[in-house]
Amino acid sequence: MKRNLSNVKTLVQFITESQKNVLHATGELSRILNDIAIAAKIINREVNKAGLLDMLGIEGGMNVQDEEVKKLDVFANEQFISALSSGGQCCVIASEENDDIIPIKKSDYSKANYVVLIDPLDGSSNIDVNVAIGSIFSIYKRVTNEGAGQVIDCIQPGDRQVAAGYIIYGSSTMLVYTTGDGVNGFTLDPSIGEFCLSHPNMKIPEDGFIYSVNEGNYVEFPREIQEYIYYCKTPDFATGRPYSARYIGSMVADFHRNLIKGGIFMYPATSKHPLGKLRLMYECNPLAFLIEQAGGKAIDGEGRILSIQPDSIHQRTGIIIGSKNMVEKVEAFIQLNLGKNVYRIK
Ligand code: P6P
Repeated sequence: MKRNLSNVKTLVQFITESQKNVLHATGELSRILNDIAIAAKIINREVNKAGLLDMLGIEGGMNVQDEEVKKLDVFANEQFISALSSGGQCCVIASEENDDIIPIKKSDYSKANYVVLIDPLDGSSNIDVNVAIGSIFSIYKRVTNEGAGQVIDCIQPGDRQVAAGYIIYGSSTMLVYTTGDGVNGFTLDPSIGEFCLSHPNMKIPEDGFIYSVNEGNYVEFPREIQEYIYYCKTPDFATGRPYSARYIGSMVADFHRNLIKGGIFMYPATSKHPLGKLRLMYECNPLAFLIEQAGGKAIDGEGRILSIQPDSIHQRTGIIIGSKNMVEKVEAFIQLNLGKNVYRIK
């Protein structure tokens, strides 16, 4: 199908136009977003042929092209770090793949005003079984004055994000992001090598009929989550129950489906993961920023995800995120259980 390019808006065009609406915009954030998109295209190319290039295996060894075999998440991490380092706008990067922060050692990093936190390839255990995976990014303004970025630049509350988004490598590859003025989705058109605006001004339905949780952990869940799951399963014509259970095991994929169709995703703290499993800074905060911009809600079981004051870059949290009315239903179950002895239905 020949695409009529006259009615296509590429990500580059959209970012440029959006920048014009921002007073005193310098183009630095635009450059970062474009750098992320470039890294995503390179990663997408490898994700799509991982099985052919022995990239499913563990790191190390050589492939048929006599190239060093890298796990895809290591490869993805390197692409983001390389693109963002050469861009010159970042003073520091924090990544799920790196224990410590990555200060960007540029002679002109005093001009680098931004901080990027990334989960370079979330759900990477699903690569071997051809399930959709994703990259997640979160962008802040630095809080230190100059020089290489520091940890304090990387542990700001989610409310201080200036941009956030994800790339989903699925049946098609999409980049979805916000700069605080709504959420927009772009689909990669391989025929022109560009992300093209396909989902303008995305809003999550206030109600949904899909719940997404790993029920294998049911006995470990807090009482209110067990009660909400039971509520989801209980037939009730008026409220469209029982809901459908969908759990992909790749947060970006579950999140993206819910953003489009409506629904709720839950990964609460459990006795195995008393602080939750998912990472606050580069999984939950960026997705919480997106969902609130799209009209949804994101809580950790006590309050807003975006209000959490972080202690460390790899901090974990419980998360309940999705359609506004569904999250508020969970909050109602939490209120009902406040002060009760916490016990679990075996
Ligand atoms: P579990 C993938 O490892 C991940 O970080 C998320 O993408 C996903 O939602 C979750 O963990 C799956 O965890 O414990 O259900 O396998």
